[in-house]
Amino acid sequence: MKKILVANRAEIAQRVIRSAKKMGIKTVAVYSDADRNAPHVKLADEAICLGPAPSNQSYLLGEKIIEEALKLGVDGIHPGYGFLSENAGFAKQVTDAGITFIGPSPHSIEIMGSKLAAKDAVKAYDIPMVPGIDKAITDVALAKSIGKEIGYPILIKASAGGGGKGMRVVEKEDELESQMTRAISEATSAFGDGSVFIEKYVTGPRHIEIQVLADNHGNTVHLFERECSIQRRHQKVVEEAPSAVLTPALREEMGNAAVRVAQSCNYQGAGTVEFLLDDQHNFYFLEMNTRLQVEHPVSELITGIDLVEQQIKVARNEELSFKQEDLSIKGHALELRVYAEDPMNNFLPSIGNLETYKLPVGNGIRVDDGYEEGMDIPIYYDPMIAKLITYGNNREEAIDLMKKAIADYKIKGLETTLPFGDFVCNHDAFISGNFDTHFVKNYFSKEIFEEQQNGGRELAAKAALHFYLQKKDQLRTINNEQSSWSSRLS
Ligand code: MV4
Repeated sequence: MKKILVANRAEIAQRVIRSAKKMGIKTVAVYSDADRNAPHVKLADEAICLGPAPSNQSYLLGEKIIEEALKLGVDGIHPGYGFLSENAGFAKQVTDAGITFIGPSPHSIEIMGSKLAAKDAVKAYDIPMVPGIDKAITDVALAKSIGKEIGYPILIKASAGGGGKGMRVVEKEDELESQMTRAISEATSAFGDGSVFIEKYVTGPRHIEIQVLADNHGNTVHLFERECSIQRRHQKVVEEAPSAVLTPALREEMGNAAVRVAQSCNYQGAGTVEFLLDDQHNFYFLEMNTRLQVEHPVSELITGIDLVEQQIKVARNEELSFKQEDLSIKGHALELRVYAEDPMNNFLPSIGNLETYKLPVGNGIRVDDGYEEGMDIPIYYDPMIAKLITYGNNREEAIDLMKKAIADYKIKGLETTLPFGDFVCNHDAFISGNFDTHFVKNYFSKEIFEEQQNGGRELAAKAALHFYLQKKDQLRTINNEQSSWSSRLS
């Protein structure tokens, strides 16, 4: 592979170009009118304008990208994340054009793009799944009998869904019919596929995902876990590796399960297997993401492996140069997604200009970003400005470094999630490691945040009250769950 086109923008485009350069591979950037002066364009050896700012007139134009790639003698296309990265049709068109798609096969993408197809594929691979059904369901009577069997609350999910779209919690039977109707119509309009299925609703889960890597010679390894529970509205904000709660035995068990999920669809390249982990430390397979993920750097830091380099090597048909037993975890890494969003204003996008933009520097601090001082953050794309990543000998060190790095990261001209990251790093639940996917909902409010920002003395009392009220609520939920779902406790 001599020349790679990166079909993406901003930080991930720069990230991919950096590894390609390191490997002596030429690079081609693509850009929209809004990104003409973006750093990823300057970093690449060549650059192609795709069209106007909106994604569907630029970064989503698969055929145009392939056409330009052919003109420039490109022999590999890296899709990054988002945009065309999980589009099986695009992967196939790239391959058909005689260019290597740096990612898994269209077949793997297609199977894992459907939750029902994924459940079907892993069936013979001994993968723990949430109690429920693995077929699309439209019959309300059947749904009610399933609800009786697994116990409420249940969750209706769209097969084609992502990011929580088309998901409905049903607390009791008399809500089932209306919620099912809504889920089906939501899924139909959002994905053009109204297939929904039912699972037991896991009330306070952690979101743990396992990084996997597979070559084209039958070798599949995992690179341990990432803890991704700190999220809001299905958008992750803080990730870390390793998780504060996995024991070595559970880590190995989940890692092996993730490898089997990858094998179930003949996976090639870098991928991520998502699991829920409940409060009893049972884990359940959710889905597989067939791309390089935003939060891949934390896995790179704790394993010392450059995941983009590995993706390229696998795409070149090379065999992995390490086995599972060669891999181990060293140290602890944290990532904060720095979004142009205002935590004081319900995380609404905060558009504007990076009037001041100064990076923190130092040992154990890594910033993967896509902008420079003076640039506008375009409104057309994901509002992530940067990923602030810290690495220490242990979790405490990584957290301390993160606080320091946040303080040293100077952004003026718009609001960002940097202060929210500081809130998380100073929160007892986060520090103790005892938190789940409801962290933001349970502990974060504008008022508490405001007090903290102002250094107010009422903070402790207010936080304690908020905490107590939330806990009271959770206790009630747990009690309900125990009475209605005895099978899980046995
Ligand atoms: C669940 C769940 C609880 N029980 N499934 C959300 C997105 C989709 N990928 C799966 N999701 C969930 N599935 C069962 N049976 C809770 C979630 C969920 C969640 C999962 C991971 C990270 C954040 C989340 C936030 C809310 C709900």
